[in-house]
Amino acid sequence: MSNKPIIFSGMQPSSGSLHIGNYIGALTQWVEMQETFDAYFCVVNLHAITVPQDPAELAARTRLTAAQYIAAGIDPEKSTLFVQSHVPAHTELAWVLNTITGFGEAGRMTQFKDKSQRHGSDKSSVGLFTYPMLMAADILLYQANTVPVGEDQRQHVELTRNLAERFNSRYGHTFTIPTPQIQKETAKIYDLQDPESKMSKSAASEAGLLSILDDPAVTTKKIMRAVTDADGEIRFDRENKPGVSNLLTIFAVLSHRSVESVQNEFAGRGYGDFKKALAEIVAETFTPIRNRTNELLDDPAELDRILFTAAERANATANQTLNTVYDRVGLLRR
Ligand code: ATP
Ligand code: LTN
Repeated sequence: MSNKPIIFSGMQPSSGSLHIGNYIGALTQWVEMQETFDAYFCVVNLHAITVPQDPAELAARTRLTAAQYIAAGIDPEKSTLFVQSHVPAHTELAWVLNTITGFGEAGRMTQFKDKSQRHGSDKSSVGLFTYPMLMAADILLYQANTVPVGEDQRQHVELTRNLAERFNSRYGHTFTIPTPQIQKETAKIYDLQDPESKMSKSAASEAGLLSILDDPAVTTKKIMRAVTDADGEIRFDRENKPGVSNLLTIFAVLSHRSVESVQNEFAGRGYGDFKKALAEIVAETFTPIRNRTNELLDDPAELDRILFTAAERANATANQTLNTVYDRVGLLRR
């Protein structure tokens, strides 16, 4: 048992590759945090099925997501990187939390409102409605102190805090109250073709996405075609030059330099030069991650072994919390 503070975060296996926004906005921070926290990173495949998924694709993407995290620096010896469906306590605690959540309270979740409005109420599953309580279970089972997430998940972490406080006051102290750690706005990456919108795996077109698993030739092409502007100056100005500013952010973050120093280096030079240099840096960053991901995927037995080992650790911690919950509520244990 370590006495480091605990972090928990989750990622949905909903895409064929992570993009540079996920990498800069989330993953690099998780890699840093695993040094000072007792870290749990969960591939939340149960959350993924709240919207329709192709079964073969879901299974493949679950392994692929885990492999990319390991390839990018999540160390399975330091962090517990596991698959949600390997730990039954998540669904078991979610059920108990459902019973202490108000119907109206769950109905106020903006992610549910947005998604159900988009798909229509008949096409929205009850699973989509109960998604936040499953997320609360994820966090509370491990007694997490800190939950690193994007701004869009703040409301779900707030609900988690409310449910934990409600349970504690009704049944006696059981859960640590978690604090959200919201990712910095400066780490936000925008679509290369539409630099006013956040880069997102659900974007309409692939052309604006820099994916970790893309071939370097594809990455270079996407960068060379990235939308800029007509004034030809390499200068950070989010409002008037969103395209160039986005490329400058990516360049600075990946080369561990300030935006100013990159700006100075390219002062008076053309966009073409700048983009070529950026494409090289992106390739240098992504090539080892892509190679390592492919190696891990080439040996699925070894990848499964890593995930099963982590799941054993996760099950041990999660079952401890679940047993306490069952005792407190008066549910007979297995
Ligand atoms: P979707 O399009 O399905 O919403 P996404 O690409 O936005 O997916 P998520 O799975 O929602 O990605 O997010 C995973 C993590 O990556 C979150 O912590 C989120 O804050 C971060 N992230 C996602 N997109 C960006 C971005 N463009 N810039 C910075 N961070 C991002
Ligand atoms: N809902 C989150 C993923 C997620 C999560 C979690 C994040 C599921 N369970 C627990 C933090 C903690 C998302 O869509 N990004």
